[in-house]
Amino acid sequence: MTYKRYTDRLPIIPADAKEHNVTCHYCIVGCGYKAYTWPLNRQGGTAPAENKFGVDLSEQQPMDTEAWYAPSMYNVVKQNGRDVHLVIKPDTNCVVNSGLGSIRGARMAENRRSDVTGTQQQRLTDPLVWRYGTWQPTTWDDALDLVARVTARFIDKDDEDDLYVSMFDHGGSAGGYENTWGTGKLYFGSMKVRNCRIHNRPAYNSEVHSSRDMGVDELNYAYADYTLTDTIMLVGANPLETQTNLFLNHMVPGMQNGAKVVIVDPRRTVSVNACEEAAGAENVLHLQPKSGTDLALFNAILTHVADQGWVDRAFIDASTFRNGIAVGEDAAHPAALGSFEDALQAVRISTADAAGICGVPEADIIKAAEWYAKPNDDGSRRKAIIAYEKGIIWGNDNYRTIGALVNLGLACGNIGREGGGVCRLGGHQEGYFRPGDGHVGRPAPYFDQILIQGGGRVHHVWACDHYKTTLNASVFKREYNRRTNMVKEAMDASAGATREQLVDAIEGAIRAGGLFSVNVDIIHSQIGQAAHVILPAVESGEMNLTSMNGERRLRLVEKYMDGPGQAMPDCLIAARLANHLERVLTEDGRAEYAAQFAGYDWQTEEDAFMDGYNSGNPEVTYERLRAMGNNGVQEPVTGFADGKLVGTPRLYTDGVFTRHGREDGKALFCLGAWRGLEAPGKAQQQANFRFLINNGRSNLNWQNWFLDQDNDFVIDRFPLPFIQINPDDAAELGVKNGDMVEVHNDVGATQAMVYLEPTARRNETFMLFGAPSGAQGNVINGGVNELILPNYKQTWANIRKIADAGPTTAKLSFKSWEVEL
Ligand SMILES: Nc1nc2c(c(=O)[nH]1)N[C@H]1C(S)=C(S)[C@@H](COP(=O)(O)OP(=O)(O)OC[C@H]3O[C@@H](n4cnc5c(=O)[nH]c(N)nc54)[C@H](O)[C@@H]3O)O[C@H]1N2
Ligand SMILES: Nc1nc2c(c(=O)[nH]1)N[C@H]1C(S)=C(S)[C@@H](COP(=O)(O)OP(=O)(O)OC[C@H]3O[C@@H](n4cnc5c(=O)[nH]c(N)nc54)[C@H](O)[C@@H]3O)O[C@H]1N2
Ligand code: SF4
Ligand SMILES: [Mo]
Repeated sequence: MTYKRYTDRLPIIPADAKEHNVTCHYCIVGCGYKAYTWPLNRQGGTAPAENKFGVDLSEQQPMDTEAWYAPSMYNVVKQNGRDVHLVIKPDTNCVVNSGLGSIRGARMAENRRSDVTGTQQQRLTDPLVWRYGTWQPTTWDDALDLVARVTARFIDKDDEDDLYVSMFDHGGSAGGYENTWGTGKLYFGSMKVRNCRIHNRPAYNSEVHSSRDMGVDELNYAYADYTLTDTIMLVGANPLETQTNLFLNHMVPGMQNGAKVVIVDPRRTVSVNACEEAAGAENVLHLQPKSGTDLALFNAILTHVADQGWVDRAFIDASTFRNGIAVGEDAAHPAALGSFEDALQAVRISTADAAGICGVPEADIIKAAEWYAKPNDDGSRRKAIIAYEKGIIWGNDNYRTIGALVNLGLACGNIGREGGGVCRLGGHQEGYFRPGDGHVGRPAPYFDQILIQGGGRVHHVWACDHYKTTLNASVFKREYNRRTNMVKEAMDASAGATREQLVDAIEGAIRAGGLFSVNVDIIHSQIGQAAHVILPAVESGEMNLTSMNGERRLRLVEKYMDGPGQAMPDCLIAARLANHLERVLTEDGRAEYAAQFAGYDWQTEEDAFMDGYNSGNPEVTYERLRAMGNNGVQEPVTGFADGKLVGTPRLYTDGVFTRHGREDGKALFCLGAWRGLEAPGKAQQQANFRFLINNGRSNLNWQNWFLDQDNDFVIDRFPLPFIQINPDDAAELGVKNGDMVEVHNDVGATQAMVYLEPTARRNETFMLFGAPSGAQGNVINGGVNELILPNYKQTWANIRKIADAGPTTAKLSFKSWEVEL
């Protein structure tokens, strides 16, 4: 019997089951899976000819056999209107994961909507419109007509500033090249929407401006580099939990090959623990800077490396800019960019001074510099990778801090070389193909702030839930509820009215300060509670979807099941919305503007792919990607030969750096000196509140729990977000495991469940982000950097007890997460 599903046997996959290529759509790693489907009334047999594995299943299988699958990998779903068995199991032939699953990906099947087994019944099946004081199901034409009419009242040719748009910009879970093109063509092609933001930050901008400005794309290596390198430096990242199979299938083998590991994280994570087990504690150096002080640390490492003469002179001369300052510091550039010498002079800081700022022993800073850059005894250079993620991307002084890491990589010639790279580990997969966004400007508008101040009249939300995941969320929700309620009241007061009267009433409420909210999602989300129209999307697997992973590996996920009810791919929702806007504007006598919404006669997601991605990458088609299977091809694709797409395993192997668009092809260094906690209000919050509320992810939970919240396996483990806290702090607060506490400060409050963690430093907690039952974002202030990048990680608050552990939390395990192998 298995977890609450009372499964005591699973059907054998028959030899003739249909086989589909699947890339796990959750995290950036993009592990390969195979989906098998076959009719409900059949199953395979134990004889080799009767099952998909071609083995004799009547015999005991060896321990590492492929011929099995877990109950979480099984479900019954609809395919072309008929019930079929579905098994989604890891693909041993995929080079990304070599057959490994993870606690998220290996549950893909059980997280599909099934009308037979009852899983994920929360999925939206129909468009919903706010009517008669609640949401009523309706047709696409009815719902989109309302969206188009209300939107058309507030947009005009060359004036779309009243339309606010929140949209995913990734691949995998939502997104993909098809869907980013659908939304991109609508909002940046047909329209030039300026007030927009991405799903995970309050503006439409880059997470890594400085790396790109320096010429270096943030995904520049191949995963294979981890097995070829001498040193792996992980910064602000917890890859065992957040890029699980990249860690297990590439980093661990790298350590087994002898790579040393430097980890920079204020918190002792399970990744630190696992690296010690895999590499031996003597080969792991964990630097624990005070929150937000990384820049001083990296600048000190660079200073030390330069002073020791460990830089790669030949590389600096050949591949980097040599003539002083190339780009001055200004509103769009939080630091100047230029030559190595200029940068070194600007950032110079001694290891002793940095030790004082960061709270990291000076000897450890020197050791990190040695592990990264000190040439081997025979004079050969060390190969070293720097991999970073949200601990610094959502951290203090993003521009300069990431710039400091790229400085190190460039100074040591470790970009574009085997076993090198300065890379993002990544979040979701990527799948960005859109018309230019230059009209948005830099710095981009601070979307949330303008909306809170009353800006915007119509808000289209695609695949994100700011109620759980934005900063300053207490204030955001208060204002958003108030403004959308004004429109709901106007709609309630016009029950039974004609469409024209209804739209007039909505317009009136909007002009009085209200906001009309359209939500495109797969479930009824929290921000969706404020929406007036809700549009149901399908997910990866319910449509064909292309995306690339953290080493730019492009794959096609083949559709293996139907979407629920009337749900459609996001790209087709965008296309149908464009069709309706064209019609409404034409009826309105605005023919010239209406013409901008032509060109959306797509019937399938493949049409959207051809219209978008293929127009820029003519070699790439669905058929060719299908043939490339789960190993796909690494972007950029450079050709097609011998029946195969030809890709690029590693960027910049020619030493020419292009991401900044400079014709000289020379990389730039960043002149970013340490300047304290930079975002408004952070230093003050730190001074006024006792606890650091560090925050982020856990292995089990995927993002804002949109599927987890309806999955017993997850909810029974963490009914509330945990807050890890040092036992002595907990004793002082009078709280114990499972108790509910309130986390509160000058901007808001939220709740969490106490989880005692002996390795947590005094006054430094770690809270799970994005939970429906306690949004960490409620206590993050509105402070952002010059380019509107949020500092989710630097948050301080006080903690008070709300309640003793209740029946749902008292029964949980609060075991330590440390393991010994
Ligand atoms: N405190 C704090 N806040 C953070 C962060 C942090 O570290 N700390 N991290 C930030 C980061 S990196 C991220 S990525 C964000 C995540 O923030 P969000 O983007 O808000 O969270 P997700 O869970 O990715 O949201 C996915 C939403 O899209 C819906 N969805 C899923 N698939 C589809 C689809 O195919 N189509 C459509 N239309 N909808 C779909 C889901 O139901 C869900 O509502 O949070 C950010 N906020
Ligand atoms: N299991 C799981 N995996 C995921 C996701 C998920 O929701 N669940 N989400 C995916 C997404 S969208 C993303 S963006 C990635 C994020 O992947 P990660 O960045 O690895 O995840 P986080 O937990 O947000 O943050 C990483 C670490 O930053 C540390 N940190 C906090 N403050 C600082 C600081 O000042 N300096 C330094 N150096 N470190 C600091 C935290 O202690 C934490 O351990 O994960 C992806 N993978
Ligand atoms: S590591 Fe990421 S891509 Fe791989 S199975 Fe897990 S969630 Fe999916
Ligand atoms: Mo993310």
